[in-house]
This record gives sequence, structure tokens and C-alpha cells, in this order.
Amino acid sequence: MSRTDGGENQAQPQPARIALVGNPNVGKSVLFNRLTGRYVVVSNYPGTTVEIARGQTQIGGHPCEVIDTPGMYSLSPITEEERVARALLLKEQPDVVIHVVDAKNLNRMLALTLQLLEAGLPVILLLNMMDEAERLHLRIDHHALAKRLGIPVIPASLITGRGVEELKNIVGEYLSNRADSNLSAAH
Ligand SMILES: Nc1nc2c(ncn2[C@@H]2O[C@H](COP(=O)(O)OP(=O)(O)O)[C@@H](O)[C@H]2O)c(=O)[nH]1
Ligand SMILES: [Mg+2]
Repeated sequence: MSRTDGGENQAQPQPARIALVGNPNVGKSVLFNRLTGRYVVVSNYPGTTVEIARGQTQIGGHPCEVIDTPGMYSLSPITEEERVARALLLKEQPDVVIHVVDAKNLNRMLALTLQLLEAGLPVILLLNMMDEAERLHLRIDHHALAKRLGIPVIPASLITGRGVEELKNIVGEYLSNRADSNLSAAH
């Protein structure tokens, strides 16, 4: 069913926008680099001194723009970084929001996951730093968490690349299903 890149499809669709969000120092930029590679543009968010990196990539055959947002603790902004992160999420309406958390401090970080869900954003929860969590013998039942939250939850250790393929598969599937339902809605 899927079309090859043979060129018969002339109109270039808008790339799907994928926003990486979460507290500072949880691994968002490591993930950004793993997803994007070479095609990256860094610019100030309009009217601010906050730098935003945007990179192009393909996930599951879908052209994507990945956005590395400034660190945020809450959707209610206090810092300029948080204001920019909030504006990015609510004005740009990304197609996928990847909430990156430090698995060692999951309890403190889930409040933001809930805020993102309440804002109606399509969230995937990435439990990063599993290497450190496991060294501390922390056990996290990510299947139960996924069920409770009703969203995909992926254990990861981004410095070694663990979890990245699973994340890409889930994002790719999500974008494909969405494209299918757009098609069926159009006919
Ligand atoms: N142990 C460990 N460290 C990580 C992992 N992912 C990222 N880091 C480290 O965490 C720090 C913050 O990462 P960074 O991507 O800059 O976080 P950001 O502020 O969310 O963009 C860096 O020193 C990374 O090398 C991981 O899975 N395990
Ligand atoms: Mg960063």
C-alpha cells in the first residue's frame, strides 16, 4: 500500500512537526541529535533571545521537522524559556510531542505529562536515563504506566541509543495511521 519515493507524488506535504519537551537536563538535545543529524537550523524564537533548534529528518518514510524546545517545568510559564516552550506547543500545534523525563525522578516529572495531556497534545512519554535508574535498582512498570496514562511509554537510555528505534517505530506508525485516516476522511 505504501508509495515508493518514485516521484509520482509531486506535491510536497508539510513535514510533520515533532516537539521534544521536558525539564532541563533530561536528554532532549541528545535525542534531537540522534533524530536529526545534519539538517539543523538554530534561530532565536521570534521576539526573544531563546534559541530553538529545528532539524529535518524522515521517520517511517514521513518527512519530519524535529523541534528541540527550551527546558520547562510546567505549562504555566515563569521563565522566558518556559514562555517560549509553551508558545511553541500551543501555537505551533506539533503533530507529536515527546515528553522526555529522567526515569530516576519520574514522580516529579509526571505532573508535566498530565498538563500536556490536559492541553490536548499528542504525547509520547520517553523514560530516559534508564541506565542510571537501573543502577539504583529502581523498577518502573512502563506497561502499567502506559495503560494508566493511555499513551505510549518507552524506556530509553539516549546516550547509548537504547529506545530510539522503538520511539521511531511508534512515531512512524502514528503518522501513518493519521495519514490513512486523513485519506479516508477526504474520500
Ligand atoms: N547516564 C545518562 N546520561 C544521559 C542520558 N541521556 C542524556 N544524558 C546526559 O544528560 C545530560 C543532559 O542532556 P541534554 O541532552 O543536554 O539535556 P537537555 O537539557 O534536556 O537538552 C548530558 O550530560 C547527557 O550526556 C542517558 O540516557 N543516560
Ligand atoms: Mg538541551
